[in-house]
Amino acid sequence: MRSEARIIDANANRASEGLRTLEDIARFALDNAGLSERAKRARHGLAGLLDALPLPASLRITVRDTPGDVGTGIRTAREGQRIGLGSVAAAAAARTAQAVRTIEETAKSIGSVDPGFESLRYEVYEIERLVRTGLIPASAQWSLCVLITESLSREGDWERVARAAIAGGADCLQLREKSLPDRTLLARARRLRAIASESPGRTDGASVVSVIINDRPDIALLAGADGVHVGQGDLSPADVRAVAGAGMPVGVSTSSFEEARAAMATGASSVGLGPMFPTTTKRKDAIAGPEYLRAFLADEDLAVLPHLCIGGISTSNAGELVAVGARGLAVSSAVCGADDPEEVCRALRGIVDAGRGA
Ligand code: TZP
Ligand code: MG
Repeated sequence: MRSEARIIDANANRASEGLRTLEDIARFALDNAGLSERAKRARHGLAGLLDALPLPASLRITVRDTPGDVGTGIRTAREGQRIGLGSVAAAAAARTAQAVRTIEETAKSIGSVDPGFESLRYEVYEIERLVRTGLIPASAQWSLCVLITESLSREGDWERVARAAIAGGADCLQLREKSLPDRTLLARARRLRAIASESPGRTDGASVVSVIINDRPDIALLAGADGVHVGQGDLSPADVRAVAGAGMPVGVSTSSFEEARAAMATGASSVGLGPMFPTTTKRKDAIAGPEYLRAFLADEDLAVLPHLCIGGISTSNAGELVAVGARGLAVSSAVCGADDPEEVCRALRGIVDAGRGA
């Protein structure tokens, strides 16, 4: 019984430390009283489950031997590499769930089977999801973003492309014009905003189609857009928000794992991942490819960050990205230059939705 009591004691402490960490992030970083309370209830629930074990509570304390614990000095490489509080929350939740599982299994060896431990683990996973997504500033995971550029549109008719994209299921339109005079750009952004807001998909007075402005927080603010998208050489997310407001969603283009981690650490709401395939729309020296998407999704910190794969995506290669796990695609020439942009969007949206089980 002594060994079982030591294992249960160590893991009880581990689990309640992890839950306390989640509780405090919800309380002090998210200012979310309900979520903080939920983590607290889970912590108290754990105490109740421990009390119900066929193990005197006093035994847990009397067997505790921290100086004699051979594991206290062991450190892993990841412990020194947290990207902000999201990473801290992920580590706390993982520690908690593992500890609860260890208690659950050890308790079986002393004749106790309590389904409450399993329910508690599921509750920890849900609290983790809510804390980690809450920490990403103003994030949204779009399924299909169409980059609207006049020069790529048939007969320059960008309005036709925008309307068709919405009709075909795009949930985000990014205005990407690199050389329009500022007044023309602002008028265009306002027009695009109006087109998106008039879209038949409107619910509760809010447009379901987001409008994002490439590069320009000032234009986004003036046009009432829903976000800004910046590249590696553009303003940082903090600078964008200093101009356009603290709540402004900011997407950041990335081509490597390091750029994605830096984008997340500096407050990106979402990231572009690309180029996935060869493209003539933007000059790029190297193709990041689906391998980059795979590496991004395999990283437990990055995987929760909303993303849009970009670069050379068409109806013939989108399935490959969705098979790797892509949750969102951004497309320019394959839609702007299409005879029937609505049909292309419908097909792309269908591919993404099928992958997301929608
Ligand atoms: N960033 C990386 S690739 C790219 C951008 C803006 C171009 C995407 O356009 P297309 O035409 O879908 O390849
Ligand atoms: Mg840019």
